[in-house]
Amino acid sequence: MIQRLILVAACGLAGLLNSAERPNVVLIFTDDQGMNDVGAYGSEIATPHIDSLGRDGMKFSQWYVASSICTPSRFGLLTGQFPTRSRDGLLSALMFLNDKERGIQQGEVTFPALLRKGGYHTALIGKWHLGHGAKTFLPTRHGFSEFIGHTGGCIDFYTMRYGIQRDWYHDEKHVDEYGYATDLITDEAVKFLKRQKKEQPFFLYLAYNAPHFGKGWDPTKELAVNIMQPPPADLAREGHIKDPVRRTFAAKVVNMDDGIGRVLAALKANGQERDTLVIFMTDHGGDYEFGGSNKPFRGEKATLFEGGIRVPCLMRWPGRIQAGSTNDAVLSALDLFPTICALAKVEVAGYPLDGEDITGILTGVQKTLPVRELLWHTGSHTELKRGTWTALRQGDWKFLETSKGEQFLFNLSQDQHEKANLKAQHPKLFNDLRKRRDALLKECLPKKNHAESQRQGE
Ligand SMILES: [Ca+2]
Repeated sequence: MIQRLILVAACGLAGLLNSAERPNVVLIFTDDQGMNDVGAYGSEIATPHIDSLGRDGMKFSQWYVASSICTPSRFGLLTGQFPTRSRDGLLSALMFLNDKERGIQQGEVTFPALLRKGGYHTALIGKWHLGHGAKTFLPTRHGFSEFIGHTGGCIDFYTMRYGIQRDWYHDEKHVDEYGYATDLITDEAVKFLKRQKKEQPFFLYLAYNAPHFGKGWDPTKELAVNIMQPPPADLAREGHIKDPVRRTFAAKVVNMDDGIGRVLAALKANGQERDTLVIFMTDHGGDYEFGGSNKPFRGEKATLFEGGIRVPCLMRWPGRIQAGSTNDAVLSALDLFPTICALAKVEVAGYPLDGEDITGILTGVQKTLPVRELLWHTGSHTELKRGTWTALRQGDWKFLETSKGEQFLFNLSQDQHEKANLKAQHPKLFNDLRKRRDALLKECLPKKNHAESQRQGE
């Protein structure tokens, strides 16, 4: 009881603490950008502003996302849970035109919702992709005080529509805006940062749709179609790249990198740089069909080879994260929920989380975590000709089953590019991991959250 009283008192005080004691957080989350699409990770595409976060902070070599597909990756990021726990079974992409009944549910708690309760000002600028039918799916109902952006998987970068359907919001209202989506998102982020006051810490989820393809409209076929839409000036800058698809993709990346540079400059100009943890990561691996690349890793978006789920991740927090540091531990986007809440002094006990608090990794007092298990399960998607994949990482080992039923065992400490299938050499381990995969798929199902359990007296 005493502990509980202290906790309640601490929560009450939380709102009074200033941003110097609790950091602001800017989470830059980009779309379909692979390991070979960031300069700091060896790409031929120059991304000096993104790279600066690693130079002035920490670079991660084994940072995973919750899924290799947009919607479940974002579900895992915000709820801190394996997407298999999603109540609406969000294991594949929510399609804008015909998937209006499903999305993130009211009882599924996001960390921005806890931050907001704890006194943070929270905003999503950019892509949501966790539901677009009923208003109850909107980000304003899931922890964000402000929302400027779109709810579908992608938009026409010039009209802010999905094909010809409206999908650009200011909070819960549709708004007509024109320009270039990446630049608009950057402009809004800069304005948001300028509006913030020192007395209240903030969380900005800056979810660029770039470098993902856009969704235009073909009037002759009367169909929404995938289009790249690189800004012409940036396309000219990337003229040295021979492959035309890669060139259009690169143009979108450098345009976005410029925008990230403007966001970082705004933080500095507003005197927020030292008090702000900036995280850069991508939602999953690149898609070769649209110019992305995950080389030298195997696989891509919607697969569960490393190229689908291991992503670039850089974090900067001056004075707390050592500049130019690196970390090779097995970490996950699922870890951000408990970590950011710990930094924000917001209690998470009782929430069903699958990640770890990695504050010690960021501050350098800890180099690694105990052996951990990470589970992935992508849903099938007939429209996109995608089947179900599953994978389990346990320590250095990874079990993988493709949509065609091919099964693999990899030792990632010796073979991070997944060239050697060791299932015949290690039959017992292979079977143990396969059984463990089966058990976890049965175990990692929807759970009640803290408030729901309390209401029911559990
Ligand atoms: Ca994506």
